[in-house]
Amino acid sequence: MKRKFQFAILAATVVGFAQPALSHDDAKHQQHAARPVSSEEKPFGREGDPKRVSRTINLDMSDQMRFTPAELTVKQGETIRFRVKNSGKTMHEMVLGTMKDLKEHSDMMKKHPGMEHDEPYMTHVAPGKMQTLVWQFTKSGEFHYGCLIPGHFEAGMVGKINVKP
Ligand SMILES: [Cu+2]
Repeated sequence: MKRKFQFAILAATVVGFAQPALSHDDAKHQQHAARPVSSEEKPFGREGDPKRVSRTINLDMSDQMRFTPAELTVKQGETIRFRVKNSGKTMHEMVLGTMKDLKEHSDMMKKHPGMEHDEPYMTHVAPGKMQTLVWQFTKSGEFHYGCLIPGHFEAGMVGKINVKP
C-alpha cells in the first residue's frame, strides 16, 4: 500500500479518480452499464461509454516494442473503442496520456516495477490476448499512448494521437 500511496502523491493527476464507485452520478450510469463509466475529465479526455462508440481502432503491440499503427488521428468528441492486441510473447500495456503523464508514469514504473494499478485510460494485455479500452477525446491536441512496462517505453513503444478540433 505504501508504494501505491507514494505513486498517488507523485502522480495525483493520474490516479485522481481511483475510486470511481464513489462519484456522484454513478447511479445514473449504472442503469446503462455493468460497470460505472468514470465521469472524471482528464487533460486528454474521459472514459468513453461503450454504448456510444463512434468507431473502433485496432492496435497491435509487439515484442519489437512497437505499436501498430503508431500514429492516429481522431476528431474531438469522438469515442473510440481500442481493440488492443498483444501479438508478442511478453506482457504489454497501452496507457493513454499526455507525454508528460507517460514519462512520469514510466519513471514510477522503473522505481516500483511490481506496482499494480488499473485505471480507465490503460489496459494490460497478456501475450496472445486482446483487450478493449473505450475513451472519449473531449479535448483537441496531441496526446500519446505508451507501454510503460520498464524498458518498453524507452525502446520506443509509444504512439501519437492527434485530436483535431
Ligand atoms: Cu510493452
